[in-house]
Amino acid sequence: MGSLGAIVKHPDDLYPLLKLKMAARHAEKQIPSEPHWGFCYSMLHKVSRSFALVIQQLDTDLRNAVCIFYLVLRALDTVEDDTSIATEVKVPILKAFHRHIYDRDWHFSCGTKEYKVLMGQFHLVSTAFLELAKNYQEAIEDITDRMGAGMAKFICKEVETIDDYDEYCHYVAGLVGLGLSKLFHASGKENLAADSLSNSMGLFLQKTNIIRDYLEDINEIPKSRMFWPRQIWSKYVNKLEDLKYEENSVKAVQCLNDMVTNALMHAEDCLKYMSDLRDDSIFRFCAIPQIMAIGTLAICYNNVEVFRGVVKMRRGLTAKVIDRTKTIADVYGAFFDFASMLESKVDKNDPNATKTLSRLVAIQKTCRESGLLNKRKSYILRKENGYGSTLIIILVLLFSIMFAYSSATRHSN
Ligand code: IN0
Repeated sequence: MGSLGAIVKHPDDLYPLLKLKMAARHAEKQIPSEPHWGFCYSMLHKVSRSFALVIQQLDTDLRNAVCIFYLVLRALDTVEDDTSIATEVKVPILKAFHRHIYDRDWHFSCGTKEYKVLMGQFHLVSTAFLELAKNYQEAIEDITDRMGAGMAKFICKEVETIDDYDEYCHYVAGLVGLGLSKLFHASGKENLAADSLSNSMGLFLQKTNIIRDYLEDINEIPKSRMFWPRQIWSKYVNKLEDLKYEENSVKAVQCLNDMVTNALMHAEDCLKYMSDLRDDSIFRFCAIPQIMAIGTLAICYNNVEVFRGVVKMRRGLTAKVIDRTKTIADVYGAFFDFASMLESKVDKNDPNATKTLSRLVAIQKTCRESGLLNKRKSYILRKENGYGSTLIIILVLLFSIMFAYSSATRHSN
């Protein structure tokens, strides 16, 4: 749907979308003037859509550390993803990456588009990294070291079992959670979270991405990327790519629902992690991606479109999440709403229906037991298509513009 069509269908989206646009403009204007910091922040805007905005929540020191952490990990990812690099070249780079970040002269060209620029100018990221406080540097180095080693381990290994899947996701995402918790602690604003909860924060996001990106990954040229564990998909098809063929739609959707059910296992840990945060800006920074993840799972569940094209939350709903996520009550509210939406989509003939429903009931129970469900504006399940105040505002604005225009032309004649 075009953006105008989306707005006509969801007039409520207009205000948060405009606010988001203004926030994006404001963020881009705030890009620092020093060349290395300028490069890092403009790169962040190029390689991420919402993350660059979400990071604006944080105070300068912590924001700089998170920005560099993000870019270092994106660079590591670029090396891992580049199928044109021979394994014997790639593995040593991944393993030594944590040392390269200290070396302004290190350079390795790979990747495409904006990632090629990131790799080509990596010395600017190193320069900025070297300006961070020592405790931030150490946290970033430690995680880069462990992640690089984990990625190297999986270069020649497929994701067979659910344990492999959890292990792979731990390296590429769970460790990001551990790293961020260390950075939050180093900022003096938070207690150090338990590793298992930090890990779940990353796993919940990464598993959602892996589910959503099935088609993009399987169609990757020159070689498919396969992250769905064989232990799950082999219950439904003989080969992972068979899921994309129309004749396998029923099995494909059952497999998808199995994957969503697996991801939902992390939701309660995520709620616990977020409820322990004390700093408002860190809280919002963490909560927004988590709400988008459960929202994406709700849209993907039982949806054959995952095997046909891109299934994403519409931009307006993302804008609403960014605008309306302020407190833990909002998070419980959103998790409750999306769990209810998922519940309404469960077909009792699905092979995992009972398991899925019990996970959803557990999530709803946690949200209810917080005692905060009534203290929120529910924004997801509220009737969204009422042409309420937003449309009136648009009409008033349109008439004012037309009136101003006609009186201006009248005066000039
Ligand atoms: C992230 C995470 C992230 C943000 C906030 C708190 C977190 C706590 C624990 C673990 C991860 C946390 O968020 C980003 C979000 C992102 O990049 N979104 C994309 C949109 C998309 O659809 O991919 C965007 O374009 O904005 C995230 O996905 N990851 C990430 C990476 C580094 C850091 Cl520092 C924080 C990646 C991953 C693999 C899921 C952890």
